[in-house]
Amino acid sequence: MKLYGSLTSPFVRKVRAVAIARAVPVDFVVEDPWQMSPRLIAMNPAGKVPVLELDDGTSLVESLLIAEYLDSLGAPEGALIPAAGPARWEALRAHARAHALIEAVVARLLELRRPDAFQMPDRVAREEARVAALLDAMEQTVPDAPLAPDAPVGFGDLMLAVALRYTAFRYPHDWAPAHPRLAARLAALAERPAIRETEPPGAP
Ligand SMILES: N[C@@H](CCC(=O)N[C@@H](CS)C(=O)NCC(=O)O)C(=O)O
Repeated sequence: MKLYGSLTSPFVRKVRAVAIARAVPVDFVVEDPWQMSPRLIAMNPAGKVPVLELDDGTSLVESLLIAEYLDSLGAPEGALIPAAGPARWEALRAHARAHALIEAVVARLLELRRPDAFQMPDRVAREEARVAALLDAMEQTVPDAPLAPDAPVGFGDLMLAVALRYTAFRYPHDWAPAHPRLAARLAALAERPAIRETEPPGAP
């Protein structure tokens, strides 16, 4: 099984974190999606990473789908995404919020990478407002109790850490003082191998 992606992509990091947390071996192959390589287009005509190439030659795309597939390959008792019931919807709800934060930070970054004359300050402001609203909402729902070093970490927590670390990487601003619970949770999660081992090169 091969996972194609870049070391800085938060979408790729989501699935790398799941593979590590679930001890599912995956060969990581660096693929820059902006090169639109024939290899990437053959596996994913949308030209995006992550792509998981299965041993039978077929591919899976979209980070949530790949995450769920990799999770299904781990030991049954430690599933990150429950198969059914309220816990499943809670895990997917937490994922949706983290994914939205990543998308907002990506959209802001892409807007700022346009030539100055083509940038739309309203769009940047909208994404920054979205980030602020998501951080506020996450602060309300993140568990208040400290995370013990050996406590199991769920899917929502892993995705939260990936999204917050991506925010620190691509939209550095001091959100911690207004979000102390979130900051404390991230500090504990950052110690976990799934997060520690997937830090992008150059991240603060
Ligand atoms: N919804 C997709 C988003 C994937 C995505 O946008 N990946 C970026 C890398 S950060 C990409 O490949 N961008 C290339 C492009 O937009 O052409 C997922 O969750 O996997």
